Amino acid sequence: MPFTPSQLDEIVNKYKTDGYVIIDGLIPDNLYEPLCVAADNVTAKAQQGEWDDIRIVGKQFPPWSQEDRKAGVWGVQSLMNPELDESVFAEWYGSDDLLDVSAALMGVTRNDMQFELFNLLVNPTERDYALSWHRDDVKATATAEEETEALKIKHHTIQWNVALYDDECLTAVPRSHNRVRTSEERKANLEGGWGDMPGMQTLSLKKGQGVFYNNNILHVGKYNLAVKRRTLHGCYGSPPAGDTSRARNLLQHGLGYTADPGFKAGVPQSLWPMLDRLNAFQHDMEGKPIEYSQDD
Ligand SMILES: O=C(O)CCC(=O)C(=O)O
Ligand SMILES: [Fe+2]
Repeated sequence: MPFTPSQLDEIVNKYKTDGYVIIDGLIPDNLYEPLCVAADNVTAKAQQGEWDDIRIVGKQFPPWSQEDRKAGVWGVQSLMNPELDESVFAEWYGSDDLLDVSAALMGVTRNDMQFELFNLLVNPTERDYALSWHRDDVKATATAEEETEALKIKHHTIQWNVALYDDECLTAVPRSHNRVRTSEERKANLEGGWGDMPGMQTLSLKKGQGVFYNNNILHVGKYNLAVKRRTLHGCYGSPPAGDTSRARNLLQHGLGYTADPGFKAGVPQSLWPMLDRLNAFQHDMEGKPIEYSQDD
């Protein structure tokens, strides 16, 4: 159901104040079961070694090395890659409510949006795993001055987790997206800590709910092997013309498959302008070295 302008205002205000907002009903009823089936299919491929674009237990940020994969899998990358042959993912990535909320949160219209990443977060099966407290796009080693500068930058993106099953894996410190870390937070960020933090809140999702969050809010993921997790995790961008700052966050994830002309024909038309924008951007970046947001 479309969001009213006043609902969108409320959502945007909460997101700006707290650094995140939880929203109900982002999965149309007719897509819920097909998404669950597709999520299980791609998870099985990742776990059985039939899909290599995965997040491997023991390492938080890309690149992941296949040599480590026996430790288990905590994420399946590139859900819309045609090689996975699960078109429902692109169908939902191009769905109206998701696009409308995302555009509002970035403060742009749908015409300004860029096609970006779409992955799946899953429970590991070999052992429990936890990331450490972090911001996605500020290095743990940043000084207070560097952190202040980094947090001022407009990132032209919106990131979300939408849960197919109840999910309590993501914990964040509300309102930490626009202030420097406390010494306790900095220490955990630097030393791999994932324990309790003053003011933290588990961003619990019921199935079908989504959390949209500033990926520089201080957050941590904790994964229990006994609790089934299939959480849709992705982002859109809205970089102004000529702005290449999204490269650092995006290109490390390998979006080359989107440039294949056959790819466009297989995704909903609602995504075509967004896809053209991404491909023009990838074309401009060709031959330039890939930067990573994080060193570890
Ligand atoms: O598991 C999650 O929900 C969060 C993952 C995360 O923080 C990350 O990929 O940087
Ligand atoms: Fe993160």
